[in-house]
Amino acid sequence: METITVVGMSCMHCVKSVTEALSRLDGVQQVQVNLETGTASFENTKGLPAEQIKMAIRMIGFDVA
Ligand SMILES: [Cu+2]
Repeated sequence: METITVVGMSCMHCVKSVTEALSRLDGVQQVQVNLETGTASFENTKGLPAEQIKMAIRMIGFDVA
C-alpha cells in the first residue's frame, strides 16, 4: 500500500475525482481517498513511478505534497 498527501480536496466531489483519476492508472487498485486526512492510499501493483501518479492528480486540478 502506498499513501500520498493530496492537496486541495474540500468535499466529497473532490474525493470522487481523485479516486477516479487514480483508479484509471494502470495497475492502481483498492484506491481509498480520505478527505479528513487529505490522503490517498492504493496498491501500486505495477510499480508506477511517483511522478506519473502525481501527474494524474495535477491533471484534475489538485496537487501532491
Ligand atoms: Cu470538492
